[in-house]
Amino acid sequence: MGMFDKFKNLFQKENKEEVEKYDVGLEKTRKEFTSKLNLLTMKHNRIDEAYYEELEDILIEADIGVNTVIHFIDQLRARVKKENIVTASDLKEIIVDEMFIIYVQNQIIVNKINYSQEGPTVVLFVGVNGVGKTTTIGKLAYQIKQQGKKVLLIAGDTFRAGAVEQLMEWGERTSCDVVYKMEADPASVIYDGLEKAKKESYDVVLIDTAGRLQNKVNLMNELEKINKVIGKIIPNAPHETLLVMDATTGQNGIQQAKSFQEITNITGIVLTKLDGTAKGGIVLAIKDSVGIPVKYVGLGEKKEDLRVFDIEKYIYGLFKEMDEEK
Ligand SMILES: Nc1nc2c(ncn2[C@@H]2O[C@H](COP(=O)(O)OP(=O)(O)OP(=O)(O)O)[C@@H](O)[C@H]2O)c(=O)[nH]1
Ligand SMILES: [Mg+2]
Repeated sequence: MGMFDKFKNLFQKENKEEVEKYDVGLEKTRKEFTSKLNLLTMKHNRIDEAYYEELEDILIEADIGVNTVIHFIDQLRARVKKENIVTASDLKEIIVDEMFIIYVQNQIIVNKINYSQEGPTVVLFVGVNGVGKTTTIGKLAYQIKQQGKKVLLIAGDTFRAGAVEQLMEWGERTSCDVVYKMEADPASVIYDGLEKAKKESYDVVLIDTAGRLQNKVNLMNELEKINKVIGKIIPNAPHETLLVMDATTGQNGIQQAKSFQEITNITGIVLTKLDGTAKGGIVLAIKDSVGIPVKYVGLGEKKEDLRVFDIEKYIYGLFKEMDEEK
């Protein structure tokens, strides 16, 4: 049984609503990707050079990234040879398999938050402006709160007008407390927030930061200062630094991830707006070219629209209609 059928069986037993979220969120990517793949299969009976070339284009258009695509096609060629695959329709299943393999690459993918054994778990959110940091914090607060944990939000974005109010709205929506201070330095708000979190035994602290596009040195200095304050109050914190990336920015996002990786220790990626793009292939490119796992995906603007990233659901969501059209 191929990977695709395995996923399919798995999800028939799963919570329907969970699978549907991925289905809907990946609709745009799937429509483009699967229909192109089906056309390609119809056009080419046999697997030849022209087939590979067109497949390469389709994958690049889905934003899988040139290097990842080259690596992927090499793997595919090797498998075609080894398993004596001749027809393009037999290759469709193998494509699903290989996508999974490229993502997992013999590693155990940890996509859960690294919770601290003792004291508050601190999660810092970074990323350029407009990617969805504040919204993600709201959604994650909602999720963690539902697990019965005490959550504190810290408005470390003291730069953008309206940023504090936006976080406060999320605080209300999710019944979580928010620490803020007008016209203050981010490090000072974070200091106050973490003191409160320790004193009042919060389980999880989510820290918002400003996403203004600064030069790298400024950004590095600011993050250093923030990390220093955090570490001083809660040793070994932040337990996670999540880089928020907008899936609709495609390959630009990959560059952002590389830049952030150079200046601070990113432990995971949140890929937002996957519902708004036909380029959902970016998930594979991030893992392959940046080496940081995608921990969460944003599949909409509402508080329920965040999911722990699951490669199996993702691939199933991407190829679902391929099966229906078989
Ligand atoms: N469709 C969709 N929209 C999203 C998602 N995540 C965030 N958004 C929207 O993206 C816009 C920007 O989100 P913010 O959370 O304000 O982004 P930010 O990174 O905090 O922005 P700055 O504070 O300006 O740096 C908002 O309109 C959000 O509703 C998502 O997963 N899907
Ligand atoms: Mg924000």
